[in-house]
Amino acid sequence: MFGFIKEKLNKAYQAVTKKLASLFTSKPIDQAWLEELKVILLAADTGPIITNKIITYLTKQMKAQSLSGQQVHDLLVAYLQSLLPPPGTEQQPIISLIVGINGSGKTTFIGKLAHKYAHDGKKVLVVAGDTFRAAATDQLAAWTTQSGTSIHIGKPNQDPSSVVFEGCAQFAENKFDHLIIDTAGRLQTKTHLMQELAKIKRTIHKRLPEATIHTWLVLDSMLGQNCIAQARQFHETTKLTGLVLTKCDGTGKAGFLLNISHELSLPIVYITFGEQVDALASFDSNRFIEELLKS
Ligand SMILES: Nc1nc2c(ncn2[C@@H]2O[C@H](COP(=O)(O)OP(=O)(O)O)[C@@H](O)[C@H]2O)c(=O)[nH]1
Ligand SMILES: [Mg+2]
Repeated sequence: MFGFIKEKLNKAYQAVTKKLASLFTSKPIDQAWLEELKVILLAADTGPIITNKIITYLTKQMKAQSLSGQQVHDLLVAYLQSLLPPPGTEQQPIISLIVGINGSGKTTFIGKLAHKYAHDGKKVLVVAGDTFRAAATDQLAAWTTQSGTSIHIGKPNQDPSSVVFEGCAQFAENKFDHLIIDTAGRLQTKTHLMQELAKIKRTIHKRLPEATIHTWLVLDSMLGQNCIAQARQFHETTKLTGLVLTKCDGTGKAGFLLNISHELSLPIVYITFGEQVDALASFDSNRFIEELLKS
């Protein structure tokens, strides 16, 4: 879905994006053209609601004035931009609470993020808040060893909130710049597990009332529209502040992000595109839209 990983995209998706690029040079720009655009957008997983919004908007613009393919393209790009809230500026010190379902890529993302912050000269503490599985802690510890960052580990099966409380204390005492908290994966439909997340968040607020707290939901791009229900539920319980999109090196289509980002007014903060430590990038909306529309 992004240029630098394009070669990994499957043929079907490449066909869709190529079709979209050629659409703007084809003529005439009329009702049949709009229908074709609609089919292509749906195939890019933008979902029916956002797709209809786009088509309604363009229809209105085309009725008001005669437009060239390039003008329609520019209107479409500007409209897509308006659907994506810009990420806020980061103030230090920063706490990032990372949440999401099992296997979405939370721990891997945290490993990369800690590495990035350390590379930027920041002092980083990671908290192993997934106390259910010893393997989860080992996985996180391997990442922090690689990046030379610090990790706080609780006891096996310790209440995650109490591990987070200890991590917050260490963070304050040792004047770290970043605190990144890993959490156990959970399905958004498991109420008690979702309440546990809300408790973790209350714990952070209580221990570090002055700090900026990010709550980022990690979404597996391969899951497409299924991510919308996840985002709604996590947002309801934990008041999310941003989204992280993982596995962009796969064949998932990113159009669904427009739905979530727009409906919940949440910025996409990072994308990941592989298992290597540097397969992480800040989200770039211009590039995202460009890649969504071009081959
Ligand atoms: N291809 C690819 N695999 C990833 C990416 N991020 C995570 N993974 C893999 O996805 C699996 C689950 O990741 P993990 O970080 O353990 O997920 P968690 O359960 O949310 O902590 C692991 O096998 C990761 O190596 C990515 O950006 N691209
Ligand atoms: Mg994990």
